[in-house]
Amino acid sequence: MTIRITSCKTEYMTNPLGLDCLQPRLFWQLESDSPGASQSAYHIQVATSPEGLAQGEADMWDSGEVRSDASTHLPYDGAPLQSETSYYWRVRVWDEAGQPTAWSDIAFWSMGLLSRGEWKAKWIGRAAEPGLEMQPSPYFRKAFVLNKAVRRAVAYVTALGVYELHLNGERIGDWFAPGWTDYNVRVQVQAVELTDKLRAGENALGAIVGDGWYAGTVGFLGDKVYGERPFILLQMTVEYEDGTKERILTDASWKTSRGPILYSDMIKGEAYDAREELTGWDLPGYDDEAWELPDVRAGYNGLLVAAVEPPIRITKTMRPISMERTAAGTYIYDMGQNMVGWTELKVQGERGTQVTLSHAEMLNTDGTLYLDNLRLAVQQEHYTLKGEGVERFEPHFTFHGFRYVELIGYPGEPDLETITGKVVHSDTPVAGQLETSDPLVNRLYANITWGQRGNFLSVPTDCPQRDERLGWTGDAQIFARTAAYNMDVSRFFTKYVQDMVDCQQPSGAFTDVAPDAGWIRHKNWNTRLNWFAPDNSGWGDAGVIIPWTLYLMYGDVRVLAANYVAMVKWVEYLKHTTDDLVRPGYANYADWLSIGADTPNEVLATAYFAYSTKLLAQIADVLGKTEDAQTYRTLFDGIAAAFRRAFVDGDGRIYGDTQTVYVLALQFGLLTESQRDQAVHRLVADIRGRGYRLSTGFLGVGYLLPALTDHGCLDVAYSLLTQEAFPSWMYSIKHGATTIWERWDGWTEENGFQTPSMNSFNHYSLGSVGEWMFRYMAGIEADPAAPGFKHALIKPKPGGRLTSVKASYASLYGTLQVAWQLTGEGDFRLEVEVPPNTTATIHMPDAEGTVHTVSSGSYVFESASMLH
Ligand code: RAM
Repeated sequence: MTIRITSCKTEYMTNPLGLDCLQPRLFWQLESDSPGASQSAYHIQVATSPEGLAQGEADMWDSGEVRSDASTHLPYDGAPLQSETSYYWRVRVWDEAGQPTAWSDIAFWSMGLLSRGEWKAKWIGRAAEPGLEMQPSPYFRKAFVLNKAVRRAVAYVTALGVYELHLNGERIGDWFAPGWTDYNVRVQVQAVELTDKLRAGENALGAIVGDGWYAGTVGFLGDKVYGERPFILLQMTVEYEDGTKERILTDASWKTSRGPILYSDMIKGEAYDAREELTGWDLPGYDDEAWELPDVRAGYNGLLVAAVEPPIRITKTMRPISMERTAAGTYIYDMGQNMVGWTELKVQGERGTQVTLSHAEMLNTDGTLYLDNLRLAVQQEHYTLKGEGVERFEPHFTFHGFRYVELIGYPGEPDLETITGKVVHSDTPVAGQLETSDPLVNRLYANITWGQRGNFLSVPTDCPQRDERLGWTGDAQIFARTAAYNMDVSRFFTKYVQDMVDCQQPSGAFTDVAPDAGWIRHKNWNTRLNWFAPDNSGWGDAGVIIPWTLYLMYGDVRVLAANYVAMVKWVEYLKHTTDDLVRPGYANYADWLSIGADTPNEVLATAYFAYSTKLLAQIADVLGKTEDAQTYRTLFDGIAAAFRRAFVDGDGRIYGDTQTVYVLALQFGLLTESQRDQAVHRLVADIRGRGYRLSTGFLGVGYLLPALTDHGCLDVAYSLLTQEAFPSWMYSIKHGATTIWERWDGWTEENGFQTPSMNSFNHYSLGSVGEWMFRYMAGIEADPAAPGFKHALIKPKPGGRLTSVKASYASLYGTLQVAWQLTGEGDFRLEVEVPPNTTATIHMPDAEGTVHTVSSGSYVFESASMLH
């Protein structure tokens, strides 16, 4: 048998730069054509020189042969790592028969600046222009000469604001870097490889800096939430072939100027005057005599940390599917998909002509753009032509949620080539694929993934269009598992957990949004006090649920250990805000946006208290904190008993009597056996009573289909899934939805649009049914006893009108695939692919309850005795 080692990664990334963790974790995958391939031992070598390593010189770490089947999260355990140094590593393994493989290809990582003292660069900005409400985005430049041959050049860059980096006429790097954190606490630093972009002789580094989250508008909180105006910090180390080093860094010797970007704000759009362009500003030889000296900022008290979040990128371009001329002489384009990002404009015309691009999610009945739901957001760009032939424009520091684009003031006749849609989001690689025999279900799945694409931008945001776009913790927790099936969110959510911990209140309360956008400090806070608050049930619980999800899906123990104290503080806080273990209120959003059913706050608050406590006990177990585990298990039992005493009647009726109360009580394990039967009965009766329709909001919806399926009502789960009458998932699809809506009744035949004050058409929360699709419909389930799909549970649940489902999930070990099909008279055929170094237990959905335990390989199972 031959095993090949592939996909060597460090901290979930391929050859990452600028890390600051002192024990980076190493990952690899095995590839083999033979079934049952697995690892019985590994041997890792780490060195400072790739040539040396190839000769077996492991000057940093040689693990020797370690008998273990672990091939993920292996922490580096060698000599201390140094700043700005690259480390090369390789691994070989022994297979199950004790045969060693060849060494893997050499992978590497590099360390960033590990101590504050190594930062010699200064924060630079540009003084505000008097009398302007919105400031132009400043340009910065620095020319420098390199006289010797360069071996390596890496720049460490960050901003209080968002930056665009340029070198020698080229834009380099990603969008909206350094990402959103609570800048009072920390800012992320990107390490950018520039070696091949430098030239002998004169070079020019440049940057454009936008207000971003730091100084621009954040949600409905106004602007300048963190600071008055943006600053940039850059430090590049150039290492010459002769071993000497030189630093280029931001300081008082840089130059700055205003440029063509009159303003660019996340929420307010951009105005760009091409007549003001600084042609050649990022090239060597440019005359910056007229530029100003920068404003050097005294310092920054927050932490400078290596970026954890994945970069934000343009991941797709979209062509419009149609263009209509309006009576007013403007043009409305349909992109065919509710998307997030911006449009690129191609235009030719007279100097000084102004063209406006306006973006909206929906159209009014008269065909005009539906802008009401944007609240104070302005999804518009204003572009002024320089009049020098064909001009192309795309905005810099703003993004929009839209399907329709109105082109206003276009000189001449536009066509479908005039604009191009750019889809922009945190580049979390796609992990899941799902296809069924039912086109509507497929569309639903596509809508769920588009909701994720549209709202995972540095943090999981609630919506991409109106003046909100905040990191609502409740939305994030209910969707986290779905998100993890769809895309690799390991680092994305690790960063978000950090955001939550950064704004955890001294009381222990986790907040409703993270990063903190000044809930408590901000001037608008008072008007909303008593409603937006830290600690709302189902929101703050994200601080426990998301780390647990990362553990389940990736087997990441470090995220549990790093945040354990914060999780304990949360649960202790919950405990101290109860009355005999019942939480009296603390669920201000209730079962947010439920439809025709009001779940009492105290039921939700107590149920979620129990759930966080239960997860904490499991987490304590994982971390070997047996005593804590026992304490929290006992606490959980106490809460469950209190829940039953306070809310469950003798006949099994739970206070509120909504679908959500039953679903949560069942899924969180709060009921006795007989109460469980009664709860299922009542839940199903309620669903039937509504004509097989749901009433759940954000908190209930994710557990609804799982609760039904776990309790013998798969048929009911399927009828809800494919229900087309209002309210349902398919209702929106039947009315053209290409994303998940914020509200079940965002638009209805009867009432048209819901209240414009809160009506997003791109909101992933109600899309948390994606989790059920993977875990139940396809049957790809993680095993908490061997997380990260080291051992997978395959439990497909055919039902409803579906005749086939095909799904795959790219786990850390490789791709797991499940494809089932109903053939002929209900015969069931299941194809499963299990990646090397993992095992799976396959539960056939047949009358006998057949179970197969398999190791890696491809399998086909058939059964003629299907359960119905
Ligand atoms: C609205 C959004 C958001 C939700 C909060 C409570 O702002 O719907 O998703 O979490 O309310």
